[in-house]
Amino acid sequence: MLPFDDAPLSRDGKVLILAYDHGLEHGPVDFEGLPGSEDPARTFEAATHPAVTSIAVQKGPAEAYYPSYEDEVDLLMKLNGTSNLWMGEPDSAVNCSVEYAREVGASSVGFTVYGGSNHEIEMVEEFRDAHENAREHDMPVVMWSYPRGQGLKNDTKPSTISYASRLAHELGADVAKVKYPGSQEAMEHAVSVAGKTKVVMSGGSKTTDREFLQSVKAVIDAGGAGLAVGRNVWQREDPTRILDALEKVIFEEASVDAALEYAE
Ligand code: FBP
Repeated sequence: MLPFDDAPLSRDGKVLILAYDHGLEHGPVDFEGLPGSEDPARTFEAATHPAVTSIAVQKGPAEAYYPSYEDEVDLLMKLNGTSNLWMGEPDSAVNCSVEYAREVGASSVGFTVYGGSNHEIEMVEEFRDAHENAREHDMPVVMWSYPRGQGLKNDTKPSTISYASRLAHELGADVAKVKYPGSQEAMEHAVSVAGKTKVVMSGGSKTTDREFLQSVKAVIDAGGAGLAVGRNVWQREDPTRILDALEKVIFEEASVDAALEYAE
């Protein structure tokens, strides 16, 4: 494991990764209803907010937009990803190497592993290559640890999420990005079984400010390191407002009410 607190990806040991790989993972449907959200520059701009510790994107947007933001934003390069057009058992193509991520300016890398998929074995072998290459350059590795596949229908059950965070720890990830298991207690368990691996929550589809901040607060109170969020930030008309509130909850451990009041 790397000394995480000094990594550019973290601030005081906490993390707020702004994820914007949805154009690949979900397709342009995620941009519907909010004209302009398809423009990567809009989310890179949001990532200049001081609450954001890193932006997570695929190679294409990184190559095209990161040069304009490299002084203000830390880059986490997502190394694999799949489109929603793929109808097979969960899998994810490796789209970028660690070496190329470094060339483009990434300080860390992200990798999806679908534990429980019929492709788990190959995915874990690909993760091993990425992880060991990243170690050669002291780059933190964030695992999108998403158990799913033929035999796993409910991928947010507490026992599944605890397995996801432990799996990330066993395989050497510095950060495990897991879905919210539904309660603070379940998150506490996921954090407790992850050893020194930091656990962060995956944002999920857009909800109200209060609902979203309550789940973030539960993660922080459970000992989680923060979150890696996409739609709950960039699908909002004004990403700055929710980022102001997230800064309060994650870095200052403020209450949801205090954070909402501050962001008004
Ligand atoms: P959200 O906060 O919008 O859920 O984004 C997190 C994320 O992991 C993205 O990085 C990724 O595009 C998406 O969720 C994948 O979600 P799923 O595989 O569950 O559709």
